[in-house]
Amino acid sequence: MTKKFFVLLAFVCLFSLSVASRAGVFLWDDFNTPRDYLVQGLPPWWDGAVWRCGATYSPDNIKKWCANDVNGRMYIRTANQAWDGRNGGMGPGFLMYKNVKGDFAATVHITSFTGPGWGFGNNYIGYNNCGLMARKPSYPLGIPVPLNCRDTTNTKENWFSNDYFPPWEVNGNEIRYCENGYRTDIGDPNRKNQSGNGLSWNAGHWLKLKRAKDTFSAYYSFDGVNWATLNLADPAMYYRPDIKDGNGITQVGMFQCTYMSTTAWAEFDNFKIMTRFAGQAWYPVPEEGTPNVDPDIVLKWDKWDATITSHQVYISESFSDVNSGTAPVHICDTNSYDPCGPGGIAPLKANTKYYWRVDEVNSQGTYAGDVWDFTTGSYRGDIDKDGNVDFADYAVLANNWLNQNCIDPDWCEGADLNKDGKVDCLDLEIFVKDWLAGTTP
Ligand SMILES: [Ca+2]
Ligand SMILES: [Ca+2]
Ligand SMILES: [Ca+2]
Repeated sequence: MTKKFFVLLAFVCLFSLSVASRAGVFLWDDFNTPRDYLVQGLPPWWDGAVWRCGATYSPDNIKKWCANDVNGRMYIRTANQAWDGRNGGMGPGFLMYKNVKGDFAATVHITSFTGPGWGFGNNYIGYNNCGLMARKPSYPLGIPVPLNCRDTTNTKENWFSNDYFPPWEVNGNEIRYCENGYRTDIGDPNRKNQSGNGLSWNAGHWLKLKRAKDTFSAYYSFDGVNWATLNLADPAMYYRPDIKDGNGITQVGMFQCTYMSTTAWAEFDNFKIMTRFAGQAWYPVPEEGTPNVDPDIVLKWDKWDATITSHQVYISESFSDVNSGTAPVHICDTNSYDPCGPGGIAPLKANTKYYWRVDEVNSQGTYAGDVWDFTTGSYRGDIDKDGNVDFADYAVLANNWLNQNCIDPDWCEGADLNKDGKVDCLDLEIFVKDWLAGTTP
């Protein structure tokens, strides 16, 4: 099954089931199917796009702003566009969005910015900005796709964004937001809400934007796996119940803009939205579908809220056993589960696909979670990669004991398990943890 098909399937399923159905991966676009967005319009799994239309823009100009996917990535380029609600002559735009109801988490990978060669780009444009945005729809829904332009009479923008904005050294990864047309990060005379991490061109290329019960949060990552939180100077600004229309719909998607007259662009890949229903666990670690997971993994997730008192964890190699809840259940009072710890299914097998699910429990009831999956890799202690950890592996470790200068890809015959350049107690500790894993008891 191709990923694209999976996206369609997930989309169809979500809308063909009742409200009580499970949430999960709402949209996952890898942009690997070539498409001319100007000719073919948006694919049906996107709901629309926003940019400013106006008398000063000819069809040729519009081309400048539009999006085409190139080399399996989404390429978005604009000129004379801005999200500054008070600068109505230029915005708002550009946003390509999906209509989302309820809690969500969106992630994306910024794969190019302005162009290759200078930092993360050349043809340096200081005001190129891009990232993830959640926006209150400001015009009637149902305007035909592919691409909506809108008039400039309504400048009361309401949005919350996670920006990749490296050109200014105080920025990097940054939260921005707009309230009733007022972009607070530049509107405050003290700039107290300027909220970049200051990493500039070292900023993380992976972005995540999340809403839980009208509270937004933003994250950045250098590898798409480990995430750091972006913080606002004024935490009250995280709470934005206004960023949805009367039907509870929020536009969530990828934005890019520059207000310069010279075009600037960004490339995006693997845009993904997860959703959940009230009470559900989410944010599984490892993430849905992660390959090559250490069999020693401690599973984690985010709980719905503080009312959740316990968690029922199902884990099995059988999807149906997890889905039906017939797999053995493990009760956890914190939102993590060590499959190899007390009550666990120790140890997880190497190179095996596991399904798991967390049902959240509070005084109101039990909330069934989605079925997630991941696939384990080798045991870290399996130095000779024969599927188990035994004396043969120990012999390699002993043979390289206290060796220095272990380098990629050999890593001292693999004995440098933590790949820090030497074989020492840290490696022994990992090895001991896996001792006899994969062997027949
Ligand atoms: Ca791709
Ligand atoms: Ca082995
Ligand atoms: Ca080591």
